[in-house]
Amino acid sequence: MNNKKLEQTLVLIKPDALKNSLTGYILSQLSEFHTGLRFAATKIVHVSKMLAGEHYAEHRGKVFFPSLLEYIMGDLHYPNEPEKHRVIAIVYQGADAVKKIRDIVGPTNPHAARDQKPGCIRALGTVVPIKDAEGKVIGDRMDNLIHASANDSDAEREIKLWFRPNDIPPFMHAYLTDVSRDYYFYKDGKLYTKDEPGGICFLVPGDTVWKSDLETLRALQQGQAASDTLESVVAKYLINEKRENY
Ligand code: 3AN
Repeated sequence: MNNKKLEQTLVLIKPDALKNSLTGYILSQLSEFHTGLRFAATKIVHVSKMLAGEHYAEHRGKVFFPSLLEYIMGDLHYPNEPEKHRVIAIVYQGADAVKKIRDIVGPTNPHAARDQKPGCIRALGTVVPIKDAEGKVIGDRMDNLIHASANDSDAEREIKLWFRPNDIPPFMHAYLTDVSRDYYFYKDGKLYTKDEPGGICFLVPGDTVWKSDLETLRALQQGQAASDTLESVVAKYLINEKRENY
């Protein structure tokens, strides 16, 4: 990011914050009046398992990973109310966006947040024990209300995961875009460029896409090593699509 004024960061208002009616409070804490940052994009997202897994890819394999997915997907806070399974995803833009938001959000662990930074948003969160099938405590889940990108490269990866270029006003684009010249389909973890029975068409010629997504798709199509996974590209184009099994 060369132009500091275009710096962006991703915020997710998570299911525990929605359940506790903290959205207004959080938006007010992060408002332009307090931070000097502006909205670049916002959307309400029903989080698929694919999107959740890609968002938390760095934690794959850890004891708290399955519970982290259930948490962000809304299963834990709204077990029998799928219509309430959603998060609010927001891109904020402006100088020092990542640091300014992280300061107000506070430490990852709500207990540490209360100790080290009383008044920060995550001080209102909670820590829940994770138990195995026998009821033995095997770890903790941190219900910390809000996600905020940790650094510029995470912000770029996460914004491109949750938002398409056209979700963001053109003069607020921080990352390079391109236009797809091909059709792309997804089925069972594989990429196709021709219609595949049961496959999902996620891009058509003329769609504006992140340049890096197109590079990933072209590399995968040619069987070369790609910088991102297929799912990290596909997940965003399927956001809020009513489909089973992804
Ligand atoms: P942050 O959200 O502060 O950037 P990350 O990216 O390290 O922290 O972790 C992402 C999420 O994973 C956290 N918000 C938290 O819910 C969960 N998490 C991280 N580390 C742990 C841990 N040691 N035990 C339980 N949950 C964790």
